[in-house]
Amino acid sequence: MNKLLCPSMMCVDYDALKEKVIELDRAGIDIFHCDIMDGMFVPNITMGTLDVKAIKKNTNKLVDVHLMIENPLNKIDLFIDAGADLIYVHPESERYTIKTLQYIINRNRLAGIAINPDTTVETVYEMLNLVSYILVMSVTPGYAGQQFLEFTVDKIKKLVDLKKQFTYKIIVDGGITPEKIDELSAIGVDGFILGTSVLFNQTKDYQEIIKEIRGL
Ligand code: S6P
Ligand code: MG
Repeated sequence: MNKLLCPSMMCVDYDALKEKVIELDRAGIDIFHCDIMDGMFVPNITMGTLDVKAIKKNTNKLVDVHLMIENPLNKIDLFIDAGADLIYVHPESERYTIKTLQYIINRNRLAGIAINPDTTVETVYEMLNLVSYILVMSVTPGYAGQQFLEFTVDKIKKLVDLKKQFTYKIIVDGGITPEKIDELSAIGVDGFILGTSVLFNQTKDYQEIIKEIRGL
């Protein structure tokens, strides 16, 4: 199965953003992953609409936004206007997540949910037939460079099992190493967010790394 490889753009060298987007595109990645943080839902503040716009301008590949912000519904238009193709919202970030998912779908974009290590499959069950993607957080959101939380594998397995009934793809986000890609691909995970543990700050170039990951 072809894995969906999604570079975490907050880990890129921002001095050379345009060149890096082109390089990643040529290396054969699938979806540019943009972590949007508001300093409220998570303590950190990272990318925003201007970053999404700059990335989208230099690629024809899909661009996602992982919204780690409070009450995302009234910010969806901003990110669609900036060029987001796939929008992940956290069910923990607002009261009526289904309304937001429906809004994204009505605006002809791909809807996704991102679920925290603390959130169970049961909590999001009613959303599963609406979403095209599920982003399973294998770290507490907020920062790159964290350790993969092993207990999240049980939830990943449950969601893989439920794929028989639904049509979503599963992407895992946080602390992804080559070993984890190997292990989780084998159990049916569709894709991975590539951050500091596999793609960025490495001695090899993107092309070589992506080729190696495809071979796992
Ligand atoms: C974390 C965020 C992630 C990170 C990614 C970085 O809140 O949602 O997308 O950017 O986890 O990768 P790594 O390999 O450094 O954890
Ligand atoms: Mg993310």
